[in-house]
Amino acid sequence: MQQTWRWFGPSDPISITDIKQTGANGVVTALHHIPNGQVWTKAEIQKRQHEVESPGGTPSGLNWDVVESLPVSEAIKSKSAPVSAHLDAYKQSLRNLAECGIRTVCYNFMPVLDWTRTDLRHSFDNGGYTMRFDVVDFAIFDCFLLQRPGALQDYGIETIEEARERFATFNDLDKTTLVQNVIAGLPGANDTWTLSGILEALAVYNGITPDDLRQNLIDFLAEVVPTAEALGIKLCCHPDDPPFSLLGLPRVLSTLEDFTRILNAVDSRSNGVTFCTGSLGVNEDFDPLEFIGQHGHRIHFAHLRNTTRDGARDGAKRSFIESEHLHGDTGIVETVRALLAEERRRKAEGRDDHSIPMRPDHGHALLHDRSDSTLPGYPLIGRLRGLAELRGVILACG
Ligand code: DNO
Repeated sequence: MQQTWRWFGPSDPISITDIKQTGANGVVTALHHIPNGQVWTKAEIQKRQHEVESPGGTPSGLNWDVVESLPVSEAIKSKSAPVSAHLDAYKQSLRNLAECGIRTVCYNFMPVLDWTRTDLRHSFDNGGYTMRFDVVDFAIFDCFLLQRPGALQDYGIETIEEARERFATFNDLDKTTLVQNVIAGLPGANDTWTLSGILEALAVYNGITPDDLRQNLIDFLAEVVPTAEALGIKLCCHPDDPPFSLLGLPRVLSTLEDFTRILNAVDSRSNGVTFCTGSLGVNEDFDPLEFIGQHGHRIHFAHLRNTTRDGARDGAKRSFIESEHLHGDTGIVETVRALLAEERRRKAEGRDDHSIPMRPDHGHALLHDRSDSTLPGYPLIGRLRGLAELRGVILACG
């Protein structure tokens, strides 16, 4: 397995030379500054490649191996104008990436939201902290802070009552913090999102059912996969995080069945999976071995991370905490073992993509991470610990 590290570009407080010291041998990055729907030009891609390959003019020995993410615009997800211009731009970006030698491209198809948590600093007794999603806190955000029309109907009576009681104890700081925590996962979170801006973005999806969204995803893939195939690019879709509907939005990549439908609808190796154990694992029906057994040959990228379900639940909505990489509801050791078996199978078949890039996804904030200004989930020491533990598992199971 190729051990990669996510880098957010020159503004990331963790440098390429720091990444070298983690022992990672590949870099995952994106052109975060280019607005969704616009072309990634060759010049911009090459500039970023240069920043990865020779920071300060010294060769790093690292390459930009995986794109995370080439974002799919809201126009494409909701199939509204200017969808065809955005599809053309997506295909042009794929051509430019392939010409620069980059052929693994991750994306997601979650409307409006990307990942969502209610607490970015849930503390442990050891002084470290992690991210957590709490169903009741999310109901508070949705029903009483955002005041989304129809929100109350999306939760059970018990959740609403608990949310009302808890909200009555909230001071202004609690309210602002909860809003900021949820907003942190919105795409381009550094731009200013307001509550009314979120309501406007949600309104675009009024009347778009899960079946409609699934069809929009299939139409997107039918359009871009032939281009990707011709270029030798492997697209890999990231699962919904968390794997259930939020804010009344449809979600279509939460379960094994969801992936099966999408992979079968556009049956090409270029239509693949980002296997994120942390996202899929929140669902108690998730079985990593079953997933790898069915779709292992289409897994082009792995995010190895663990979660533990805790606290309140409401239908499919589950509270969960991001636990240590090796300890949680998902058996990471057996998952790694199955991914290594998949790699051997590919090698025997003569596939040149037998090495699956993985990265330690997220990490706890530990030691001096707590005072560093890294992005939520992306501290240096916590991820370094995760990578070191996973590297041990890879070596032991290999
Ligand atoms: C969060 C990440 C996601 C992921 C995108 C992929 O930490 O796993 O933001 O990069 O959903 O498109």
